[in-house]
Amino acid sequence: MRIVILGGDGFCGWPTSLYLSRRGHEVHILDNFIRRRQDRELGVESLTPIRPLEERLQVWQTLSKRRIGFTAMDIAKDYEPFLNFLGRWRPQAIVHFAEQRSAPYSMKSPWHKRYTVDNNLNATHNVLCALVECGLEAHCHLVHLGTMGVYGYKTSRFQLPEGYQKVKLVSPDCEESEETEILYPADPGSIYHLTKTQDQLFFYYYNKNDGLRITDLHQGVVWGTETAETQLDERLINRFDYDGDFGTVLNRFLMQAAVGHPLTVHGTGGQTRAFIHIRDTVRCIELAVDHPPALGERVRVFNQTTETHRVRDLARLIHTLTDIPVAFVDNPRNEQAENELRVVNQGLRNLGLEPVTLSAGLLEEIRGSARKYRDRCDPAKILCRSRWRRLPEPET
Ligand code: NAD
Ligand code: USQ
Repeated sequence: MRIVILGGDGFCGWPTSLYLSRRGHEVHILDNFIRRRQDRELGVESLTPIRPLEERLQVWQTLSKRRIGFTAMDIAKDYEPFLNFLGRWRPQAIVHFAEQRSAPYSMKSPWHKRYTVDNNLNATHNVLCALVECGLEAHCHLVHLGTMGVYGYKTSRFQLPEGYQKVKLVSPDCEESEETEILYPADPGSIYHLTKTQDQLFFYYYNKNDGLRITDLHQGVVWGTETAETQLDERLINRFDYDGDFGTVLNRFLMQAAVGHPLTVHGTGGQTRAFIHIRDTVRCIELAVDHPPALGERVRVFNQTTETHRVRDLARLIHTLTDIPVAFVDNPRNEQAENELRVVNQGLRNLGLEPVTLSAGLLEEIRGSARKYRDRCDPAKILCRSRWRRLPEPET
């Protein structure tokens, strides 16, 4: 299959590009390298020494004898070049990772809020609009990386369904009712998550109006760094974000354990979140690409997550394995202190996903990249300083 990877230089996009290339697909990456520039803006580097994309691609070609193409492009801004590329290349699948994906980064300042909205919404809309303009509605399947965060984290007696909620509509006089299914009510917890809830409406509309074939993968927090392909050569290594803006919770704890920094649990650590290992991310994307929705089918949604955990339980587990103390720090976010979370994730399991579990994979990660590259960590970049709400002005 000819597959375009939007955002193929990023944390999830790079290992996915390699994985799909190794399985015989013709892969072409589009990326504008904004993520590498964000590192420079924040004065931080990936814990792992990632190589320039050109070098990565060269090494991959030498090792695998397979070529991955690349074009530098801003999907949110370069509409005409993107359109021309799609018209020429006519991919059978597009995997869309090309969004600003950090919740703390999206809350840093008004500029960061506006950038995240402009980038994410325009990137997604440009992809949809261009697919229709090129007449690729039936030919090309769009696989989008969404987030479990679109559902919000309110405790419920019920499991979170895969995208759609059965509801009963009641007439204004309450005399009659009918059953239907709607997108699960969106409840974003940051500007970043808000953009993902808006993406869902773009997908709904373009599927309804133009018959686009779309799979939206509601992914949980990704942990781990390497896949079988990125481990083939150090020059193929994946990025490892540990800083307070882009580092995600479990990878941050792994890095903190490696450098001997107390594990930064926000608030009580009662937040329950959904998790998935990076090796399962790439497998899930393959499964989604291999199983496009039928023509005329509504947007397909899978919850791309394998386990749920409470943040303080993760910290305690790593403490038990490493002896690094747990620190309960003020929560810079505006989020529920404690929540339960139960998730339906049968869709991808039914297609063949066999997950890497925390109990099986955690020790390997503790001994892995975080420890090997701990000397590259800048301790000044560990704490999360992006606040969801302004601190009250001191009384004068
Ligand atoms: P990342 O920031 O490492 O990668 C995103 C890539 O997209 C980067 O290489 C960046 O340069 C590129 N990009 C961004 N905007 C672009 C634009 N306008 N044009 C071209 N390229 C652009 O992020 P990631 O961790 O790989 O996440 C990828 C996707 O998966 C995101 O959409 C994110 O919301 C989703 N996701 C990630 C996680 C996670 O834990 N990392 C969890 C759930 C969902
Ligand atoms: N947290 C800590 N300590 C830390 C860092 C985070 O306690 O040092 C807490 C946060 O307060 C939050 C939870 O851990 O309650 C998860 O935070 P996170 O930074 O790991 O994840 P999040 O901001 O939700 O975002 C990440 C990815 C995003 C993706 C999302 C999936 O950056 O792209 O969409 O995970 S989900 O969480 O399911 O929405």
